[in-house]
Amino acid sequence: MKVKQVDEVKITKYILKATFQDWMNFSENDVVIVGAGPSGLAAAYYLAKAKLKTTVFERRLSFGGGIGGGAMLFHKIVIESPADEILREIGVKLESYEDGVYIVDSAEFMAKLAAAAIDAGAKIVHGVTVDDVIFRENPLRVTGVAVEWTATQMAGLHVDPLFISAKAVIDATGHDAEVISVASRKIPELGIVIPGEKSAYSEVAEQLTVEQSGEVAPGLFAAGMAVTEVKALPRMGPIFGAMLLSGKKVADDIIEKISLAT
Ligand code: 48H
Ligand code: FE2
Repeated sequence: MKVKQVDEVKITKYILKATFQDWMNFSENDVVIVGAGPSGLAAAYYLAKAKLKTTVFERRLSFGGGIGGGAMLFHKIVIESPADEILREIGVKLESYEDGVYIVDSAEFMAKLAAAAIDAGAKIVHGVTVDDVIFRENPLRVTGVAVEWTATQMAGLHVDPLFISAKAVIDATGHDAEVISVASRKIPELGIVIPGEKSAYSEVAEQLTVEQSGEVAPGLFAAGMAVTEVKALPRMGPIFGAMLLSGKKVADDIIEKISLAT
């Protein structure tokens, strides 16, 4: 076998060229999703499938958010109907435990969900943290996000961010609802109040989380555990049906809004 010889500087140039082409391309989007956990990836899958230009910014260098940790590090997660339909669609194996209740493997779940979103056309960018939004007045609306390298933030360096535009921004950052939280603090005119999530009550939490997923201020949407934080809903533990269905509901809402606007 003859291995192709590549000069170091060519490696550098190819990487820089491809990267900057990407950044030029995703500096303007239909939808920016913050967080590549279950709700963010599910939203990305359905938005990209509907041909909307969708970019996901993920703070870490991995996919899946809370999926990887399973339940107290046990690598299995419970899924209930009808979320099993989403997992069947993307080829995740389900083990049935009772009618409508399934167990999935966390590694398979996160790998296939991320692959489905990417194959549908979503762009996922790792190592980038969203720490602010862009807004406009008249009409008052969130129109994008501020992005910074996670590594820069971890180093505590004073570095200004870059800005990325979107017709819709989804906060899929999990329990802390980081994007909605910064918007509520820095743009009080949006009138967002964050009461915080409640203790566990799985039996009702799943339904309520899906129902209350959606737009929290013009241009700004909540998916996944960010919904429980913003709407004062109970948590549910390691059952992830609502995370997937929440991402899908937010995607459906945005697809409808964007198609009505154009
Ligand atoms: C870029 C960010 C930022 C930021 C965070 O926590 P997640 O898995 O979020 P969800 O809501 O899709 O799923 C929640 C689920 O994992 C869970 O915790 C459940 C069901 N809990 C129930 C219970 O009772 O505890 O993923 C969020 C992702 C992570 O990968 C973060 O690294 C990332 O978002 N993230 N990325 N900029 N500012 N903040
Ligand atoms: Fe959690």
